[in-house]
Amino acid sequence: MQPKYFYRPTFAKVDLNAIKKNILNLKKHISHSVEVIAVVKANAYGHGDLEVANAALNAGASMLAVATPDEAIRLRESGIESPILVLGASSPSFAAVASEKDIMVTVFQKDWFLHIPTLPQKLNVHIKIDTGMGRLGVTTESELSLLLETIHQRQDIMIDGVFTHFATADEEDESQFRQQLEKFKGYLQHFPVKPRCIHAANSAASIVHENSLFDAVRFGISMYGLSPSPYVSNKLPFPLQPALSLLTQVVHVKKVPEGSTISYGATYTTSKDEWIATLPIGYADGMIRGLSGQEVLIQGKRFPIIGRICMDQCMVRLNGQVSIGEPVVLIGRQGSEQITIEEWAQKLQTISYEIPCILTNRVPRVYTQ
Ligand code: PMH
Repeated sequence: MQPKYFYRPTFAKVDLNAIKKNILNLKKHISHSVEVIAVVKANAYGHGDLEVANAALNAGASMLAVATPDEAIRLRESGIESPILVLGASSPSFAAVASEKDIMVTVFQKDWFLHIPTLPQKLNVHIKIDTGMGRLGVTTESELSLLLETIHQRQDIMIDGVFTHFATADEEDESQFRQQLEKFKGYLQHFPVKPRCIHAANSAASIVHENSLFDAVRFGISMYGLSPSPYVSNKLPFPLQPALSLLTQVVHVKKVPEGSTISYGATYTTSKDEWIATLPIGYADGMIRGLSGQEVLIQGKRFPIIGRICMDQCMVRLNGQVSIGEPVVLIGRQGSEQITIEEWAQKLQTISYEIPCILTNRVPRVYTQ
């Protein structure tokens, strides 16, 4: 949703065309018969769930996946009619609502069904198999048999899919990946009837492991134009287009004399007369304090954030005066320079997934097609 108003010039620009291109390129890379499930959990990795969901469906994704029942309800109630799967654990109390709203849930415990009454409408479920992620899913073949028996006794439950999740698909060492894949294939033998949709691959697997595609892939991080890992970055069969930029403008500029201190704790002292710009973005926007020292782009050049990042603002050392209102790129491209989400992730010693997710609601998302 475009923000109703914003008077502060800080915003995240989300290029929906980039999202579409990433899906179209993936579709060209994988076989035509393999469906794309667009993973739009966590507000589409911070990019905006409704807008990304619609862009992904327009680009040919056939299903959406979210983490929680509430995320699924939000999409459905906003008018999205495509299949939606909740990947995380749903409480039994959600079953009736899920069937009424035609939302699919992930199941992996036979006792889950003890807690749900007979449903007036069919509930479609996907069975989760834990082949080595150690998070959710059936962990033995006998557990799976009991779960299948329980489901087959119910007229109101339909098995639409079965899936697993890889822990190491983005790593060079394929041993765990291969073990998980073989285990998953073993579990599939226990299904008397093949479910409509068997799926296992995340972005990494769908890009580098064509033996893991089955009926559908769950495309998350790379739909947003980001590589799952440095290893996958070096093996990309098509370029990924990052969808998110983070932009602001200079709101104050001053020349300060040598020996002046900047920001809380007075941790930065100017070593000569210096031009300092103030930017209206801070840790309450997701620009957390670990980003002190990170560079930003102004007039196509890199300048460092100095001193501590405040809640709503931070300061940058310039090499001369710039105008108030001068555009600043925190993430994205300006001229021939680029600051990537991967660069922030490296600075914060984390993974690229975390970066768009930590941008808070205070940062308006503005969409371009
Ligand atoms: N399927 C499941 C079950 C997931 O949890 C995720 C991502 C995806 C697919 C998409 O993976 P991708 O973004 O690598 O393509 N889940 C998470 C997670 O729980 N933490 O980081 C990513």
